[in-house]
Amino acid sequence: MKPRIILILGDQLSPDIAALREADKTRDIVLMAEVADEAGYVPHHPKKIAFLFAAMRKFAANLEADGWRMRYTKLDDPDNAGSISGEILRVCEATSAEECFATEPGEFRLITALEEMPIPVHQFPDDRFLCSHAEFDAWAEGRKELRMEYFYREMRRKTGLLMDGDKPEGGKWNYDHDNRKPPPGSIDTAPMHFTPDDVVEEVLDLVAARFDNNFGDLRPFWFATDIGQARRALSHFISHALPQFGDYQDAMMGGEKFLYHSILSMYLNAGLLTWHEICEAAAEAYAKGTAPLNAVEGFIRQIIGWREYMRGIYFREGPDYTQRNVLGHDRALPEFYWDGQTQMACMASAIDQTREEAYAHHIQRLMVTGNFALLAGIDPHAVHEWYLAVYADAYEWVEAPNVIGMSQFADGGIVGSKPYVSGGNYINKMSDYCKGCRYDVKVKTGEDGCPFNYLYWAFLHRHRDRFGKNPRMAQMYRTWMRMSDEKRSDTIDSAEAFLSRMSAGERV
Ligand code: FAD
Ligand code: DLZ
Ligand code: SF4
Repeated sequence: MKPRIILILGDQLSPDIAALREADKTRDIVLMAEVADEAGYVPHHPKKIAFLFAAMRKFAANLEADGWRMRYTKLDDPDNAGSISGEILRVCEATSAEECFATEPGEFRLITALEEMPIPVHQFPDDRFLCSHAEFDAWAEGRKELRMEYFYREMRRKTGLLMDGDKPEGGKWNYDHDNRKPPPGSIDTAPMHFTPDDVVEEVLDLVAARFDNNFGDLRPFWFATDIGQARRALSHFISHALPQFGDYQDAMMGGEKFLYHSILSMYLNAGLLTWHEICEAAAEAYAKGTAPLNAVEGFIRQIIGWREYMRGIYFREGPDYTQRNVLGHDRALPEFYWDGQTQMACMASAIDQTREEAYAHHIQRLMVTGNFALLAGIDPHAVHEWYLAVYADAYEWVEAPNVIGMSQFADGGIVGSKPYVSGGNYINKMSDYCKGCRYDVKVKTGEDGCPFNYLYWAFLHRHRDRFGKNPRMAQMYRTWMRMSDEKRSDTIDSAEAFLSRMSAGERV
C-alpha cells in the first residue's frame, strides 16, 4: 500500500494530534517542515521563530524515537521548497505517496492552500479544543449577541470545572470584581527559565543568521521547547503565581514584565500543553486550598471561556474577518510600534518588553498598545499584522478576534458590545507608568496633556453617530456634552495637533 503523508504544522506539536491518530506507523510518512512562507507571512519575532523551530525539531525527534518514519525539512536545507504545499509535493515526488492527512490549520490562509493542492488532502478537525466549530455555531445560532459570559457558563457545565452539582463553585460564575487590584509594591515570582540545550542553540544560530532584521531580541532565550519543560513551567506557575493571579490580573508595572501571569499561551497554542491539564492543575490547587477561588475561576475563564470563544468567532466569521474596518480607520501604524521611540511611558514600556520577550500581558495588549491604536484611528489590518508578528503566542485564530474584534472594534461589535477605550486615568490607576512619563496624566489638553486623555474624547466625538446611542456609553457622552464649547474645542485641537505630529514622524 502506498504511504500517506502525515502533515504536522509548527503549532500542532501534540502527540495525539488528529492527523497522527488517523495514521499507520507501518505505512505512512510524517512530514514536518521549517519553511520560508510560514516564517515570513508576517515578520515574526525571532524568539517566536526560534521557539517553534526548536520545539518542532524536538517533537520530530521524539516521533522518530517512537518508530515513526519521519521527513523533517530544516529551513537551511538547500532543497527546501519554501512552502508547506511545496514540501508536500516534494515528498510525493520522492516517494510513492499520493495523499496527505492534515489536522485543520488555525488560519484560513493555510486551510485554503491545502484545499487547493493537486493531491487529496484530508483535513481532520483539530480536536485539541473543548468546543468544536459545530458546537460553537449551534450555541451562536439565533442569538442576538454572542456574549462570552454565557458561552463560558456552557463550558463550565460541559467540563464540570469549578462546579458544585449544577451550581457554580462559591455561588457565582465570575469573580472578576475581585480581580482589579492596582500593582503591588513588588513581585515575588518569575516564569520558569530554561537554559538552551544543543538543539535550541543550533536553532538560535540559524534564526540569528536569517531573521536578524526582524523586530525583537532573540537572546537571552529562555522558553520551554518540549512537553516536559512546558509541564514544569505549568507546575511552577500553579505553585508560585496562580494564588495572586486574580488580584493583579489587570495591573501593570514598569520593569515587571510578567507579574503573576502564567506565560503559558505560547506552549498551549503550539500544542505542548493541553487546556485540560492546565485547567485541571488550577482546579486542583483550589481544591487543595493553595489558590483562592477568584484566582482559579479567573484563570480557568481565560482558557475555557475567552480562548475557546475567540476561536469560535474566528471560524464562524470566516476568511474576510481580518479585513473588517467598520470605523473606517486608515492612519498608518506609527513607526514607534517597531522601535519604541515614544515619549509615552506606558507605550514605550509595553513595546520595549514586547521586543525583549515576544510577550506582553492582556491588559498591556488591550489597554495600552490596542487602546492607543484605536483612539488614534490606526488601520486595523496594520494593527492585526503587528500583533500577529510580535507575540510568541500569535496565530490568526486567536490573535484576529482579539485584535480586530475585542481591541479595535473593527468587526462592529461581535466580540465586544462597546469599544475598549479609556483615557489616561485607567492606565494611571492600574500601573505605575505615569509617574515616569513626560506627559501629565492629570492634564487634559495642550503640550503636556496625556495623549490618551484628549484622544479618548476626540474618538468619542468622531464616532458619536455610532456610539452616541449605546446605553453603555451614554454616561461618557453626557460628560462630554457637559463640557464647555471651549474645552471641547481645545480637546479636539489637541488631538488633531498630536496626530498630525505623530503622522509626520515627530517623536511624540
Ligand atoms: P494569562 O494571563 O496567564 O492567561 C491564561 C491563559 O488564558 C493564556 O495563556 C491564554 O491561553 C488564555 N487567554 C487569556 N486571555 C485570552 C484571550 N483574550 N483570548 C484567548 N486566550 C486567552 N492570546 C493568544 O494566545 N495569542 C494572541 O495572539 C493574542 N493576541 C492578543 C491581542 C490582543 C490585542 C489582546 C487584547 C489579547 C490577545 N491575546 C492573545 C490574549 C491574551 O492577551 C494572551 O492570551 C495572554 O496575554 C497570554 O499570556 P499568559 O499566558 O501569561 O496569559
Ligand atoms: C508560525 C510558524 C512559523 C514561524 N514557522 C513555521 C514553519 O516553518 N513550519 C510550520 O509548519 N509552521 C510554522 N509556523 C506555524 C504556522 O504558521 C501555523 O501552523 C499556521 O499559521 C496555522 O496556525
Ligand atoms: Fe501613558 Fe498618559 Fe500615563 Fe504617560 S501620562 S504613561 S502617556 S497614560
